[in-house]
Amino acid sequence: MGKGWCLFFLFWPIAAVVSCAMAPFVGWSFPYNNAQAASNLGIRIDDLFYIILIVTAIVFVGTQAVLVYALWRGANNREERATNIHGNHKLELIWSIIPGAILLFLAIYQMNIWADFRIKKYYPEAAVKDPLAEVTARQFEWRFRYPAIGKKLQQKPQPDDLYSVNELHVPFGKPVMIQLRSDDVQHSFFLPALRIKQDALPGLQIPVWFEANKPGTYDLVCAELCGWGHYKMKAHVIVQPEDEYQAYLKNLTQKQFYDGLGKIAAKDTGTESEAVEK
Ligand SMILES: [Cu+2]
Repeated sequence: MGKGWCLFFLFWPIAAVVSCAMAPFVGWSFPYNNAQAASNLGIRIDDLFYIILIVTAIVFVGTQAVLVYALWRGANNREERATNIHGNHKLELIWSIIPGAILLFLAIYQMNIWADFRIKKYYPEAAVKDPLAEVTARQFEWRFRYPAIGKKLQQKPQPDDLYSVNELHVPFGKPVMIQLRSDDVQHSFFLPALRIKQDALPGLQIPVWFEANKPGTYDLVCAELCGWGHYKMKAHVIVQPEDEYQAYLKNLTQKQFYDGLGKIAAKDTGTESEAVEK
């Protein structure tokens, strides 16, 4: 192989490393121009990402350097014969144990974050006791069901539940939990700014918790290609102070139960209604 090829194979790893190093500064890295995660758990997940990136970068640069060195040496000295290392136990042990140890380190290192994120036992207690809303993904929208002000979310829809579509309001600075469902196919509840992602599956109700650490309007998108209208499933999560959140619920109540006569219709809260959701 000629020296031209050596340079060709040298160019690509260098281009890869340079573009990776540039990524955070030109907005190719984390979503929203590399903005910091809008949840504390998200910040920990980003840290994990960087650790894995550093490990893989070291391995990548190392293996590419060896490759280019071998090519360069071969191009300069065509008489030298390659050594046959097939069946070399020592080498095989080395290249099994080192990657194994790295993977084991990563597996153990990320366990706490995984547990806090996914295992219900470790969810914040207040959030589990009083779920914020039920989120139902359907072709092709997100439906939210909140309990009436001052009440707790029930498993079955209640006559005084509040509904909204494609706009989830969340109080800021406290952990909240939603109950995630899907009506039809598989969808995925994805909040890129908060680094929250959970598949929604028909027949399952999956609890998801998060704590937004800055107020704002964030994208809620479906991360599962769920059908022709998948692209329409872009909704928003509005993170706001507790009083604004309560005002929103009040407003929603008024809109939903307005009887057309300037009064808020009396609500029969004693009975369950199966028909409410339709
Ligand atoms: Cu979807």
